[in-house]
Amino acid sequence: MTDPTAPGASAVTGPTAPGASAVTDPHHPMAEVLAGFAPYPDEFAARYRADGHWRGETFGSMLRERAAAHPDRIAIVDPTGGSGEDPTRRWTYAELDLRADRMAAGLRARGIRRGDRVVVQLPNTAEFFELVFGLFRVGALPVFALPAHRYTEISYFCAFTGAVGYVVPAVEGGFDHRELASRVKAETPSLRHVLVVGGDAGEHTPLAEVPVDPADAAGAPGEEPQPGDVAFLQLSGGSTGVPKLIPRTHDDYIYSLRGSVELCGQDENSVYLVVLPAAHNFPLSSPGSLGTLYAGGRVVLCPQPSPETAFPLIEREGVTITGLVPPLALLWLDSAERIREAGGSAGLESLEVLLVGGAKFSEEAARRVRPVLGCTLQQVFGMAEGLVNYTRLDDPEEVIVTTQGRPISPDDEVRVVDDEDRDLPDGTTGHLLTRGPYTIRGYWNAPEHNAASFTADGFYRTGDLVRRTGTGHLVVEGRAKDQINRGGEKVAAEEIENHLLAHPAVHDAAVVSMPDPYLGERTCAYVVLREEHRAQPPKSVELKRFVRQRGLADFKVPDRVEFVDAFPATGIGKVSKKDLRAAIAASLTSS
Ligand code: OOB
Repeated sequence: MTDPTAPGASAVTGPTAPGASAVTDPHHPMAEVLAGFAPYPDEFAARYRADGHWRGETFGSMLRERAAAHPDRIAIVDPTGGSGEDPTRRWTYAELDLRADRMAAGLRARGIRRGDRVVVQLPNTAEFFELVFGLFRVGALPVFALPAHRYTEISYFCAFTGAVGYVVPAVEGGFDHRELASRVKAETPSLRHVLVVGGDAGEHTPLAEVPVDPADAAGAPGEEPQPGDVAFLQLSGGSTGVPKLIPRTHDDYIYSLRGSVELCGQDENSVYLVVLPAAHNFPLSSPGSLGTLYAGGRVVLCPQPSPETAFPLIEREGVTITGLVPPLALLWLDSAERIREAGGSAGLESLEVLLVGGAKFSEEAARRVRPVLGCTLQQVFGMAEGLVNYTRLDDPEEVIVTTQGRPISPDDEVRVVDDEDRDLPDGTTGHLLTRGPYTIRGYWNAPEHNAASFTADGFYRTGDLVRRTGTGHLVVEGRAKDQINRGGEKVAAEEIENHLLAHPAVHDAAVVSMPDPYLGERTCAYVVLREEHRAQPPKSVELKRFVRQRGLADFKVPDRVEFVDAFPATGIGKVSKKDLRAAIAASLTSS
């Protein structure tokens, strides 16, 4: 075990060092990462350690310990990619540990070092874990892209992080990632390695060729990653022109895992099904795959989120817990109901807990979970920046179906404030601000944005509007940030507006949410055309196609385009998005 008095006591972020600014050596392996990192102030870090929240673990050491404690237990089940009659791959803890070591040695042999960034864009496959734990062991930082991301997002992540590597599937959902990788590599000087999972790697390197026996690997293994190091970069849902990157440390993230495991009732008998994209913070850590591995349980990877794929997998693998966004929960509820009405069984008997989060789950749907799926609903209101709230498994049913839970940690500081940052009493809706042992103190390399997104004393401005009940549970009432939550997939209005503005016929654009019975919200782009294009306006589909062709994730393409002569204005002359939202909502109900 690591000495608990010394966790994170590297030359870089240790309790004796005055924060990250202590790194004066530009050749220190973490220097580039730390240059953009807002550390936890020393007095907070010391307290989080003293309270036993940060225990000096790293992801590498965590897997090592689990593998030593129960080598033969199954860690990862991937129903694809195996050989012979049964395509299912099952890796024990010992095998995952060994694979992570071999991957780490191979990555090092190819020159990937502690502090390097590697953009990871993989579907739900076993290789995701082999790679990510390999990177953790090297101390290189995965940058967690989503499978839906395309040229615009990927090229930005690679350039902004100075990534040395980009890891992709050959083809996924009909999209050839190798072509995208070739283009991004040609344009990004830092990008030296494109590694491909499954299929023909083309001009790139198959990931399967990377692992080597650590004993054969030339050169020193390099300095071990430290618990206080940034372990990876997550993506923010964002409300600005470009997505922000979220630096999470081993210490802080593992604390959130431990808390989640406890609150979700996980232990070594838990079987977690990864339905959502594995790299997203929710299926990764709430309690997700990493929480499950922390608990010594079993992670089952679901290649498709549909009931047709997931239900048989749940039955076959004895899945006990999973997490869904609200639209998928609705789909599963409807499907299970239909199966039952037809006299069949959905085969969900093993399922004990269903987590639903990422977007507001309606009370009406929440009430159906227990009777229809036969399991306990656990609402989760979390964010990649940190704070995660859960309803407790033993909360009264009314609390479970009407609130989005309460924070993991007694040291999560939650404030509900008015527009002037004055605290509001319980029961009143206001802005949610938070600070705590697993909430970042700043986005990576974004000083200007940080000044707006964090208070001077380090509270993160979540952009969410919430109300706190007498029991300390939070109810999400809305959003102040300029973002559309499309069933859990976040769309930053400004990002899409910028793409629309690039169209020659567009004079101005305002993207707002419109209500949708399935996704909760969809995107509506209001567009003012340039004078000379008004007589022959472009069609909506043309503008949608234009945005798509700029290489954006599909979920960001506006669902609807409305042409107007001018935007409604607020008192001080800004575009009134409130009026635009009301207008589109009214026209939807009247049509
Ligand atoms: C999760 O993380 P992100 O980073 O994709 O999005 C965070 C935002 C929150 O600020 C909030 O606006 C919204 O997503 N949100 C919810 C919600 N859960 C997240 N809004 C209403 N009700 C909920 N239950 O989405 C995320 C991260 C970890 C666990 C779960 C979700």
